[in-house]
Amino acid sequence: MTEPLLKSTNQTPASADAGLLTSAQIASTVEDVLAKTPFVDIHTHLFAPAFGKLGLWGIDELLTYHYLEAEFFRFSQTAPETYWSLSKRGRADVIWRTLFVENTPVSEATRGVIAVLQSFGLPTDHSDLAEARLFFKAQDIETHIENVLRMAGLSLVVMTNDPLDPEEAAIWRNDVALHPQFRAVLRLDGILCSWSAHWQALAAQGYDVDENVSRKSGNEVWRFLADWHKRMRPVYMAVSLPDAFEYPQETIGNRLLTDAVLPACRELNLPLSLMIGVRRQVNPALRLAGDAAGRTDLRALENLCREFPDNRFLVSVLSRENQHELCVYARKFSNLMPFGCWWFLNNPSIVEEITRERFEMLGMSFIPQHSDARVLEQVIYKWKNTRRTLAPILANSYRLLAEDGRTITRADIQRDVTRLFRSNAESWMDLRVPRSDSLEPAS
Ligand code: FIX
Ligand code: ZN
Repeated sequence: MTEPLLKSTNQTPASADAGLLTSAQIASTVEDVLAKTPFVDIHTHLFAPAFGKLGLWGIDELLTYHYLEAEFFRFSQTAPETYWSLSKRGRADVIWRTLFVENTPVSEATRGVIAVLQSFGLPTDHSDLAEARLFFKAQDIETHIENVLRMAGLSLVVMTNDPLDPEEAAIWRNDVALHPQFRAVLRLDGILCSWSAHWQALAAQGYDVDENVSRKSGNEVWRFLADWHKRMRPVYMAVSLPDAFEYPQETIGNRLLTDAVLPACRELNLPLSLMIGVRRQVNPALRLAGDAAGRTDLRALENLCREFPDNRFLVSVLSRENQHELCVYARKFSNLMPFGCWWFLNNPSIVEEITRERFEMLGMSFIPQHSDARVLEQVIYKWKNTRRTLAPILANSYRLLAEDGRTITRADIQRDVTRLFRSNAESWMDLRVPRSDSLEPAS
């Protein structure tokens, strides 16, 4: 079929800045712009170097990622207790042998390790890990972080910071050094999802709280959040919620949400990230790999968005079945920003479906992806895969638009990619480096 609505030009993508693109040029320009635009990774479990051994990196950590542990137990007869009794290095060895030597690593998580090894020029088919271990051992962490973020095409990563983790809290209390490429997030799971196990930790930090969340507890949790805000300068607050989450409902978590968390977010001008749909520990023997996914009733989100128009909600859902409703709600509430294809959804076939639908229903007004990386080098494969999956979807949206009569330029594509992977995040959170004088000591 000819393309009467597409202007035929001989421009190369590089020289086509102001000019119109042909159908073939659209595809290559989208790829080029995606490759050259530095992204912001709005949700990871990575840490800046000052957090020391909390930051995971290297081949043994890559291989013992919980996504791979779950796959290991499908292929191996090893009992979980036997696996957990091994050293980290021993676990990495059995995972390498089982998933990469005795089997073909075609799953998303195994293929990711191959992509990382390949990106460093390391062997991807050796029977042992000797060469990879030597390579990672030789890296200086500060320089390695810089290289990895450059290879992943990232300018900034957002951490997940738990003020109730004693090891992490001690580092924050020691005036941790600011890092230009990392930002903090104040994680609230301990407070909102398991108050009975955590209220004493707040009490031990000097806050007058009690198990039943009496009236003063709400104010005291508010004070706790304000103090940790001073320490961390988080770009948002966050919680992962179970599929059974309901709002309104008379629960301790909801009381803390309405009495402390939402007012604090309003006052501090922070969005609240809700990641909804995790079913924690359906198989506890697998530890971190033992969580599953469940469909949630998103009327809870509808109620929150309507009842709290002055709060902003960054939302990711874990069930594929909830994705369509999430898009519908985003069309109803401008204080809702859908983000990412989370965890079990971060596979090309599902990312493609979700992202296509989001473009169709929301245009460029969403944040397509976050990495959720737990191990530094994972950002290399996760963002490579995101760019690879997104390129044809985005190009196809422009092709349809061109067929329907709109001319497309490189500048349009650049504006859209920047929006999706940077400025939608920048307009919802303050991603600038916190001024060091704004990091007042918390009381
Ligand atoms: O709650 C979360 O932030 C989840 O992303 C993690 O806890 C989960 O274990 C994970 O790593 C998913 O990718
Ligand atoms: Zn996460």
